[in-house]
This record gives sequence, C-alpha cells and structure tokens, in this order.
Amino acid sequence: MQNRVVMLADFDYFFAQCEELRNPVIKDKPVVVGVYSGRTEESGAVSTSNYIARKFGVKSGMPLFLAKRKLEGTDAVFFKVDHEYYDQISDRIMQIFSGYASSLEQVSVDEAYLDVTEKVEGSFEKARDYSLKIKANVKNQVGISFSVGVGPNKIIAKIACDSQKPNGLTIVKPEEAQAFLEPLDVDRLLGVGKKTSVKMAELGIKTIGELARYDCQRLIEVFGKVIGIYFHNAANAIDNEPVQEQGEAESISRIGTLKQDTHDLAFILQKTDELTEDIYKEVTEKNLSFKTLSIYMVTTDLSSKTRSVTLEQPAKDKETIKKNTKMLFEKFLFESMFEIRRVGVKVSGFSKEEPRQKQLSSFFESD
Ligand code: DCP
Ligand code: CA
Ligand code: CA
Repeated sequence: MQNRVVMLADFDYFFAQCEELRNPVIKDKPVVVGVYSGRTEESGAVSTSNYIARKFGVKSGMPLFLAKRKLEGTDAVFFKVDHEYYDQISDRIMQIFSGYASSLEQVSVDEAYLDVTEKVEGSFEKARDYSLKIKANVKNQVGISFSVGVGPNKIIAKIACDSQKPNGLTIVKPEEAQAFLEPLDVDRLLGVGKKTSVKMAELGIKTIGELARYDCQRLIEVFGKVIGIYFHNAANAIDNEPVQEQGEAESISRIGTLKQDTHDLAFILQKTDELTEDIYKEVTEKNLSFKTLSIYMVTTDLSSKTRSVTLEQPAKDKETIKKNTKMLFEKFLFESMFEIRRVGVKVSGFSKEEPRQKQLSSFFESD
C-alpha cells in the first residue's frame, strides 16, 4: 500500500481571529471572546482569546471576571460569541480545502483532515509546498491563518499540528513518526483524558514511548479490547482510520402506534412528544441542524399521509420540533374527519453543524 499523506488544519485562535478580521484595528490588543451567561453583566466564561491576551494568562474556559482582572490596565477588547459569523467563515475555508483534498473530514468548526496523498503523489517534500499554497490561498481569500500538521495518518497529523501554533507547519515523515511520538506525554493522544492518564501512570506509563512498549495483552485487560488495541497501535504510530467525508443521514424519524384511535389533538401530541424526545436526542448526538419537519399518520381507513413544513432557519432545538408538529397536526385534523391510529415525526434537510468526532471517540470514557 502506498504511504498516505494526511493533513490536519486547525484555525488559529479561531473565534478571536474572526473578530480581528472584521475589526482590524484591534489586532495589536488583547482580544477575548466570551460566552456571557447573562446572570450579571460580568458572569460567563472565556471562549478563546488571541495570543496577546494569552501572554497575560488568559485561557479558554476561564471565568470572564478573572480574564478581566488579568488584563487590567491593558486596552483589551471583549466580544460576545457570534457563532453564525464564525460558521460562515469556517464554511468558506472548508469549501477552499475541499478543492485541495481527495477527501475532507471536518471534525469541528475550526478543524479538518485532508487526504492529500494523490495531490502530492505520496511525497512529504511536496506536501510542504502544498501546505504553504493552501495557507496562502486561504489567507488571501478569507484572511484567516491556521496551523497544519502533516503525517502518514490522522493521529500523527493531529499531534504534529498541535506541536506548533499559531501559523505552524509541522511535517512528520513516516520514518520519523515513532521517534516523534516517543517522548510525548500520553495525554497528547486522542482519548487519553485525566482518568485514563492517571490509570496509565499507575501502570508506570507516562510517555507515548512507554505506552508503545507496554504489553498489549495487559492493555486490553485494563482498557478493554477496542481501546487497548487502539492505544497500542496509536502509540506505535499505527492508525488506519481513513479521512472520511461526513456521510450524513438523510433524515431522522420515529413512528409509534396510539393507544387508541383518536381525533384528539392533545392525545396525539402526548405520543409525538415522546417521539420528539428520541429524535431530539439523536439530532443532538449527531450535531445536526434540520430545515424540514414532517409528520406522518395512518388513519383508521388505513391510508397513510404526510405533511411537511420547511423552516425559515435551520433549527436544532426540541421546541421547534414540537411547535411545528403541533401546527401540522392541528391543520390535518381540521381537514380530515378520520381518526388516527399511528403517528410519526421526521426531521430532514440537514446542514453540517459541527460534524461528529471520530467514531472511535464513542468508546472513550468521559474524562
Ligand atoms: N472554544 C470554546 N471553548 C473552549 C475551547 C474552544 O468556545 N473551552 C471555541 C473557541 C475557539 C474554537 O472553539 O476559537 C476552537 O478551539 P481551539 O481549541 O482550536 O482553540 P483556538 O482556535 O481558539 O486556539 P488555537 O490557536 O490554540 O487553536
Ligand atoms: Ca484552533
Ligand atoms: Ca481546534
């Protein structure tokens, strides 16, 4: 098999860089983007900050009042998160990326894997120029900088990218991969959080090199088969996960039978509310937004019918599902005299929100 050339691009201080982009005069100042909880004017947390603010000790997740205290006496500027704007910028960059990759896997609003093997003919030398070309193109067309890691697989690309920020370019060739990982702390691996790294420390494993040499059978005993093997392979720079375009479901739906045939709206909504809970759960897990909502019903004459509504804005909340389900049934009951036996709710017309994380992550314990 030909060596793969996999790239991870991660936008620099993303939300804060977006704010600088539309307001260039703030570029030389500390910039903080926060989520304001709305309780008091001050309460909330730092979403991210530019690198100038980071020099003062500002960090993502820190309470805003603390960030303010650290930046006292500076000409720092604070912004409220504006996801819609950041998503737009992200979409434009992802669009550009897709022209440079045989396949593109967006992992979050500011991160994507690109399989560029064919584009650079398997050459890591060519990958350097190629990365610089993509960076220049995005900088020209959108105005955003990002860091790049290039490696023979996704794990190496990710860790390479993290090792040099902002505006970094780190290339790890296949023959360098093991030596590159060897000295790093185990928690640099995707899936090794606090709990897991404590567990590993108890086994005497602190670095990825130590993990690589650790008995694989023992890892399986401690972490289970899937994760044990994943840790063993990852530490040995082995990762065959393909860069996968996000194949999304076309729709998510649930159907249920009513306890009795009815023409009563409240009775029907009791059932559809249950179905909605389920749908909402799946929509949230998959990080989807939907544009269309449909209802389905089987009437006592055993004919089935559907009704749909297209929303003005993509939505992802439970209330929108409930509200529109109610509206559609209300209308249907008004038009039809038949009683209803079975009901269904469906959402569709998905837009890419923040696509799912790597599937393997569903196995990781939450830590
Ligand atoms: N984010 C957030 N809350 C956090 C971490 C991140 O709201 N605790 C948001 C803001 C970031 C974006 O996600 O801009 C991307 O997160 P990153 O971890 O990639 O961090 P940045 O892009 O801000 O900085 P870096 O230059 O380190 O990548
Ligand atoms: Ca980033
Ligand atoms: Ca990121």
